[in-house]
Amino acid sequence: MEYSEKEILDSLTKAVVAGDGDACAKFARVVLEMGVNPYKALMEGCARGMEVMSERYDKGEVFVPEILLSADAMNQAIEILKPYVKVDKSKVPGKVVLGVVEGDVHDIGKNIVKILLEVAGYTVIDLGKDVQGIKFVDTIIAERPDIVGLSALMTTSMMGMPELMRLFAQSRVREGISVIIGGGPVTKEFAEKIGADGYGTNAPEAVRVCDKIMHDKRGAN
Ligand code: B12
Repeated sequence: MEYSEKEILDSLTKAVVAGDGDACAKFARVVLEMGVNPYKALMEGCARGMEVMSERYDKGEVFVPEILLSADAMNQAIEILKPYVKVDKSKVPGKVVLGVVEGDVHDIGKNIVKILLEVAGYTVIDLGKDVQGIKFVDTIIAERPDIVGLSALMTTSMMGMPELMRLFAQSRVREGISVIIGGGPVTKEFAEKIGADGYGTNAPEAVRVCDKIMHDKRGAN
């Protein structure tokens, strides 16, 4: 059966939304067979599906179990697609330390950000969820990343972000790194207020923000 590119991407989105792992795997294979760009399939098929689920949750149309099913289903597509995504070697490689801030266990979005950054050519050190400030500091000292990405999905945990910024400054690790933040309650205004260097509302934006930071950084050298 022949599908257009749009049909394939839409089918992937629908399979993620339905939490149907078999369909996700099927359409991930169709992506490869039909020569659709696997990166595009991740961004516009898979990640889009999770965005739809978040919107539906906010409207009260779906509940947490369905979100978790969708995330599992999406992972089946990602496993098939990821090995085929061509990492853009022409781009300046950057290193990102990524984690969900302390008190917060929501990591589905952070995991998507991680995957898209990796396929975009970044080295990602993933500290996981509910990450204590000191762990960020120790990792920054040990790994000397270009960028630190902080994720928070709750207003309470988001309030830990300004504290983290102070901790980074006090620990003298702020210089030379760019801090970007994201997650449901995070806004551009909040990012500016706490002195973050960047902010993104979704995973593709996270990649764009990191690309800009790396571009400016190399341009300045
Ligand atoms: C799934 C879910 C859970 C799951 C999490 C499973 C997991 N492994 O992640 C479970 C069941 C564990 C859970 C628990 C709780 N949850 Co909950 N949860 C959700 C839910 C429904 C979906 C979140 C999600 O995965 N969305 C899909 C992903 C793809 O989207 P995303 O996370 O936003 O990520 C995208 C962007 O934000 C961005 N992004 C994310 N991180 C970063 C980082 C950077 C640097 C950048 C640039 C971008 C970026 O890119 C991502 C991909 O595009 C949300 C509702 C919602 N609409 O968000 C509530 C929600 C976040 N939870 C909420 C609450 C209150 C809780 C609990 C306290 C409930 C309770 N009473 O026990 C606990 C908290 C536990 C804790 N200490 O953390 C509230 C938070 C309210 C608030 N504003 O503070 C929400 C908003 C629901 C609500 N409306 O009340 N939850």
